[in-house]
Amino acid sequence: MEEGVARIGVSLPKNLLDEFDSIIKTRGYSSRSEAIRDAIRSYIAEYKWLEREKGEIIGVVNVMYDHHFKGISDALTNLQHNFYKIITTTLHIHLNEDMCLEMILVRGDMEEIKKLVDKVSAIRGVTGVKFITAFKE
Ligand code: NI
Repeated sequence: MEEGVARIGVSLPKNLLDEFDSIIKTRGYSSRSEAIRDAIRSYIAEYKWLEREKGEIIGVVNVMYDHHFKGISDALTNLQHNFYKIITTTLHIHLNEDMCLEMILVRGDMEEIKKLVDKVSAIRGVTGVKFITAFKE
């Protein structure tokens, strides 16, 4: 053992433990301790990630819209030029005859990315916006 092991005792509601055990069984954990270690690691990673709201983030802004909507293509292009410093690239997928999905890959300060998400959401004709962050250590 490199860092030593501490033993802890934890009290849990029975139904919470049952649910946890059922999940770890499905996921194939060999022991409950191993699963709890992983759960604690994810909890810490998630917390650190949220704390980093002002730091550099890599992610994708997914934008859904009907390309027939008057002026929408220009509005999206103009907005993306205004944010060229944080936009790495954009993928455009023609979903069907009407709908488009634009996947805007972003890398930059979280505050700037939030501004982009807000502005893209405000464009008339945009029917859905979803921002997904990618992990970066
Ligand atoms: Ni399209």
